[in-house]
Amino acid sequence: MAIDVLLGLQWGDEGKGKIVDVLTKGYDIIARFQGGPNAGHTLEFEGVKHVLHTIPSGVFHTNAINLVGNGVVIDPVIFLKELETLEKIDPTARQRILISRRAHLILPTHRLLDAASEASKGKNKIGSTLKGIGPTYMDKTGRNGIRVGDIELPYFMDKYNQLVAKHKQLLNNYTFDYTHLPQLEEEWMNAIERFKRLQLIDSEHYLHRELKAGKCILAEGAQGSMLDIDFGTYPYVTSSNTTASGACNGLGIPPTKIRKVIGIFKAYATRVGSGPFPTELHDETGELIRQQGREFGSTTGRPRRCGWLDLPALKYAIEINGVTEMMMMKADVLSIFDTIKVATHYEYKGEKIDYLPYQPDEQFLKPVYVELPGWKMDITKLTDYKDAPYELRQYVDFIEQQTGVKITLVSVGPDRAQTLRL
Ligand code: 2SA
Ligand code: MG
Repeated sequence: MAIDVLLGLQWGDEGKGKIVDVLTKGYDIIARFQGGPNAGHTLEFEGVKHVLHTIPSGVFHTNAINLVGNGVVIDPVIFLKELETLEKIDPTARQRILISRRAHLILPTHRLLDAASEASKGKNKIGSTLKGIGPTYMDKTGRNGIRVGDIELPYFMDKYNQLVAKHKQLLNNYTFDYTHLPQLEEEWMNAIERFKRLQLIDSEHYLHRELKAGKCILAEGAQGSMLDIDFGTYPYVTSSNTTASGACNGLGIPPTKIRKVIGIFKAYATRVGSGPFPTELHDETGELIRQQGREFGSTTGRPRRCGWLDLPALKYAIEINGVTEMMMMKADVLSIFDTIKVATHYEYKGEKIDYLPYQPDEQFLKPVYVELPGWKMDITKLTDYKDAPYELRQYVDFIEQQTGVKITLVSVGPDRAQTLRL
């Protein structure tokens, strides 16, 4: 019996989906605890790439149940599209998917409000995925939201109409054109009818029952720690707690039951959307990383901003999450470089500091780098870490020594099989 939490330590896209898929054999339940269809969790096996948005990344294994927790926000239209794609691969997939009644629903008007809000911000826009995430969480904390369990209640339509009327008033304030809303609503209502037939449950009871029965649970995070609503680079963040405590809120599990916190990070750094990114490279090295790492949003297709590994930011994420072990992803992407830079400090208002300050904006702060030798060889076919080039092992050792946390796995390619245990 145990709960482990797996989450991203950077700005998302660390490779959480791949690792959840690799680890699923060791768990009975994979449970998503926050975020929604803004996420793009990519995993690859047998030469085929799969992208998941709301459904947990354990769904390709028949041994595990996949739970969409209460902390998640669900767009039923996107959810069903995702499920139908999965059922083409495995017609039994839906039998292994459970959904919390306490999860909130993304309405068509939430998506419109997301777009209207972003448009009104001009160059200060968050760079949201336009999936309605922010407005849905706003209604949740504003106590106006509609939850999955509401669709089973007789007064569901009243609740829906009341909330939509409120949203229309807001949209009018933005002078936002929503003439296509009826089409969106029709599609959404059709999806709700089908959504009702899925396994909607009181997931907190379920999880506690399963825990008592000795089952192992892996809590799957989305986005990354630097996008956390409290600890990320606010306001350029997502609207949920992406850090370890989010697993408690988003599933109803007590912190005392958590065994491991597995932190996933990329051997370099990326960010999609606006906001501070201290080690961002605006030159051809950044472009090389983007091409080599195929760094494009897996939900929106947007090019991701790329840069070197940022240790002060990583150490911050490790502290907030209480990370007990780390896994380093996409090491193969750095194989082309003669030397690899890592930021160990920042120059901040004339001082050299080793922590992430309140306002990590480019105008106040410059990263201080060390340069480590690259390995300059193809590592994608390695099967044993013992055969890894000296320089790669030196890179791993350096990060462990700087952070004080063990790295237990290094990923050398997108496929399940391209995974080295340390
Ligand atoms: P939102 O849509 O309100 O959550 O956006 C707020 C910020 O959070 C960022 N965000 C993400 N960052 C990285 N990856 C995400 N998922 C997709 C992916 C993103 C994509 O896997 O590539 O396809 O563009 C994700 N989701 C949200 C977002 O960029 C905003 O900065
Ligand atoms: Mg992603």
